[in-house]
Amino acid sequence: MYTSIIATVLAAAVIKAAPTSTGSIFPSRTVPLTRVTHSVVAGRAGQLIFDPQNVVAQVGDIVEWHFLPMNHSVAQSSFGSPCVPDADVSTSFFSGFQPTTSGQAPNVFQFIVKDSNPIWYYCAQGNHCESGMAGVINQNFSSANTLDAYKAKAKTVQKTVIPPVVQGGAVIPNPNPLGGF
Ligand SMILES: *[C@@H]1O[C@H](CO)[C@@H](O)[C@H](O)[C@H]1NC(C)=O
Ligand SMILES: *[C@@H]1O[C@H](CO)[C@@H](O)[C@H](O)[C@H]1NC(C)=O
Ligand SMILES: [Cu+2]
Repeated sequence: MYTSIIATVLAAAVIKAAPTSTGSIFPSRTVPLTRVTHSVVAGRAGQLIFDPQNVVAQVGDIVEWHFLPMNHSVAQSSFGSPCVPDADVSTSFFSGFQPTTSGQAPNVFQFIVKDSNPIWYYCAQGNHCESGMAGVINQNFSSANTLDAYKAKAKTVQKTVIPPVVQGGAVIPNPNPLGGF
């Protein structure tokens, strides 16, 4: 009895594993990549903005932030609390600060979109978030939770909070340092 249950589980595992040899054994924590990358530029033309600040992405797409002068970052927040790390700090992303005095910073930050829920984020430098340096992935365009509403609330924030750890994505060498951003 016991043996046959184990045999059944093993058989199922083998059948499932065979066609997805490069897949993960943690399907709930990973998604198949679409190979689509959305580039976002932080601080274009010396302004405290993300460009584009509104990205529509599929699950499995990558969002890749490129950092211009002087010293920006991306940090995930909830819609309701702009400029503050998401309450679920363990699952929210932070790129760390990516300073550069000219051109692009040597590293970019890559984040894999894992579901279709809106993802709100801000720059954790100084008062950049209060000044409007915020963006969203997959805003719900039928909802009152707009980026403009996020930014309006951000203006009232007393102090932007820097997340404690770099996580939730990959800091990697800039694959396109002369991209003309
Ligand atoms: C970038 O900003 C962070 C946070 O304000 C600061 O700790 C760091 O020293 C800055 N780096 C440079 C090179 O200015
Ligand atoms: C978008 O927002 C509307 C209005 O709040 C809501 O009814 C709808 O369920 C939302 N759509 C998604 C995909 O969350
Ligand atoms: Cu900034």
